[in-house]
Amino acid sequence: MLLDSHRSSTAIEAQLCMQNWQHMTVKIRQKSAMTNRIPTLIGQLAQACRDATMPFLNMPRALKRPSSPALLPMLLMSLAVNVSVASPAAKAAPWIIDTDMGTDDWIALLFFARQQRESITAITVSGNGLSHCQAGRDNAASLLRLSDPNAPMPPIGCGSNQPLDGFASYPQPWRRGSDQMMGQTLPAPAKAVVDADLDSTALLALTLRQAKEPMRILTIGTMSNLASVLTAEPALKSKIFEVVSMAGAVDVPGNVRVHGFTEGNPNGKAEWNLYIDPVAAQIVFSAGLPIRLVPLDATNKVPLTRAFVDRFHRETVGADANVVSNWFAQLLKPEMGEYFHWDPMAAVLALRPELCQRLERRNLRVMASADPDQRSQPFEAASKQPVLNWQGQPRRILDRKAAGALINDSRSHPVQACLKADGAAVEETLIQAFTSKTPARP
Ligand SMILES: [Ca+2]
Repeated sequence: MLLDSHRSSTAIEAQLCMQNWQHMTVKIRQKSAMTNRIPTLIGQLAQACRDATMPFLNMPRALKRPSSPALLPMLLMSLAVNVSVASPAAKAAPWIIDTDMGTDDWIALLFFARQQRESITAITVSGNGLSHCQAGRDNAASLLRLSDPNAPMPPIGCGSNQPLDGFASYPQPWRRGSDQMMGQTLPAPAKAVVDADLDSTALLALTLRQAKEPMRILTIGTMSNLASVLTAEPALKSKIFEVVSMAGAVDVPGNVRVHGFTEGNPNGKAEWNLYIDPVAAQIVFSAGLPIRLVPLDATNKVPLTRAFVDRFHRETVGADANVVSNWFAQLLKPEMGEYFHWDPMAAVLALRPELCQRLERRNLRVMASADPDQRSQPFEAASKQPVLNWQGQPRRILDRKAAGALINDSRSHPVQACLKADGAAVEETLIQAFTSKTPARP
């Protein structure tokens, strides 16, 4: 009754929603003497559920506007019955992982594979981010083989090595390090993946087109692949249930000024994923999709610490956990600079939205205009960029000071931005995912 219209596609949401409800029900019982407050508390309950599950969960009208405290036991019982049908035995909701295959992407991917390997329907690599596309594709295939050599391999696509427009790129040493996985030796990529040589945009479009139910997309790199699909085939928007993105800086400064690499960059507002391809991000943000952001506001609060790395090393098992442990140890070295749980946090929050402690609806626009000065070379100029942009026009130098920044604009489509997450619970989730020897199977 409660979740009937989206039952199969909301199994995870229902489970998470239930956790919220159970938590808040305990609070209500503790306050049972305050009967006059129960309607308010039920309202909070419903809000918590809606916040955790995004706009597509069909909440019954009675829950949205609770009319009587007597409804509470009935509603909870009804929810419990329906959730027991939808989870936990139900098939996990399908995901597409769109990644630029940097260090934190590798960890996020291995985490996701540990948690829900069967739900990874496709991986689309964007070649304009940290890794180049073919290296990123091969590395993704290698990581999945390492994680579980017997599990079916999802199709993995290779995206464009250029942004739709502009000249931004990561520093070349970072790109080389990403291609080479920081020197880590891994199993060879599955031959079938390499031979298939799929294009990320085509794979993303095909996966959405063939989807029997709207899909979830986790973007942990630039948004170039998704923007290209939305532009070429706007109708596929209806096949997207939710986009969860590690992207943007909402109320905090950007992160593209990095000591020793890019400290002269005049752009103090953009986060890397939006900085590299602002035009793509602007297309995605303005498409009217249900987007749940995990921006720097949330990730800045959870740096990688020695205590966490030591605990991860001590408590986790398996070849994939050992590799992650090695990377964590390297990332702690002073010369690596500050490191935060960027993409792994987005992956955790994708599967456990209830760990977000401050989810705000914001109308945000991505800055992607051309720089008034088109004559001189841009910062981080990549001389190998093609002369023409994605529309066949001369490639533009984008606003040096603000391209990729997020600004509040009431005319823009709203997104849900997680501005603060439970960092301890995120770290605990990361560790717990790797504590069994073999990846969890349904
Ligand atoms: Ca990434």
